[in-house]
Amino acid sequence: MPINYSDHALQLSLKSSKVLIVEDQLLTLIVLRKALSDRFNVMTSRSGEEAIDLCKLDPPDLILLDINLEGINGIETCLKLKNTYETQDIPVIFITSLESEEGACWEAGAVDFIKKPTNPETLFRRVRAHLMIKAQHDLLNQKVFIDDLTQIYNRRYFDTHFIKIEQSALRENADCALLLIDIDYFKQYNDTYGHVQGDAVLNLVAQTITKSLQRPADFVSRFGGEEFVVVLPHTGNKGANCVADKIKNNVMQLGILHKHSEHEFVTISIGGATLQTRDNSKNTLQLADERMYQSKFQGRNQVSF
Ligand code: GH3
Ligand code: MG
Ligand code: MG
Ligand code: MG
Ligand code: MG
Repeated sequence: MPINYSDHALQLSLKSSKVLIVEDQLLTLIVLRKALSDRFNVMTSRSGEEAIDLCKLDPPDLILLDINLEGINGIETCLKLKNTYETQDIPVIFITSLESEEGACWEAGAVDFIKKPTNPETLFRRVRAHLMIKAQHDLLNQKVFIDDLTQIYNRRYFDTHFIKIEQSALRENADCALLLIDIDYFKQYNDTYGHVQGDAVLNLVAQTITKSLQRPADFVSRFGGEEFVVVLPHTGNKGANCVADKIKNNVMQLGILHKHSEHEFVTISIGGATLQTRDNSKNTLQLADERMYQSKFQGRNQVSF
């Protein structure tokens, strides 16, 4: 479906777009900010290191990046952003007087290159054009990656993004945990209370899992019918166990009656695995799946790691 540029939602999202300017020279920073701050939400940073931290904490929609900076330079900053899962999709425009570095900027993953000194109107229009592309991209992602029934991410999102998260974690030698969640006796639930009620329970469980996650990088996808998968970046066994227990307890505490369950209410079984503790023969998902069945086998309404 073609997306209309005059679409109200798109216009609104442009107005609230966040642009991060990374510039060490105060005077230049003031000029750049002046050109953009009436039209967008402008954030500023004086160094590459600070910009990276800021991007992880409060990701902007676009970055205007200087090359000559104290500490790591703009090109190194861009490479770091592009190699990190949470920040790799943020478009970067280089803004510099160093024309000789143009090739290096493209190679680092820039979407545009603007020479200093810059005409403020040109700067505004170039930034707006890239923000529009970003807004379209976000809107399209929303349609492709969201499950209709529960409004959480779908299987396609998990399949596409978990690979990237895994690669990023392996590169950084960081941990990452996976939880596979399956609703207990759900066929009997449908057979007893009807599919409409079953759908409502799926929805409620999806929202409960979502609310149980605390870090911005954590996410849940609907993996299949009554199964969900939770991804917890930078989380090891201990942390993942805590999250899994919290999710299991929160679902039980919804208090949804299920007369064919020995637990009396709707419950879930969870299997967990982490990148660092998996063995070579099985991947993280296969391990989590095995452990989920272990939870079923041991009586359901429990977590296995
Ligand atoms: P177990 O405790 O071993 O997981 O038993 P179970 O009955 O939950 O497992 P089974 O795999 O036999 O059945 C899963 C059921 O989930 C079958 C299907 O009716 C139900 N289901 C799958 N997708 C949907 C859905 O979108 N809506 C509803 N209402 N039910 C669904
Ligand atoms: Mg500079
Ligand atoms: Mg199942
Ligand atoms: Mg089930
Ligand atoms: Mg089953």
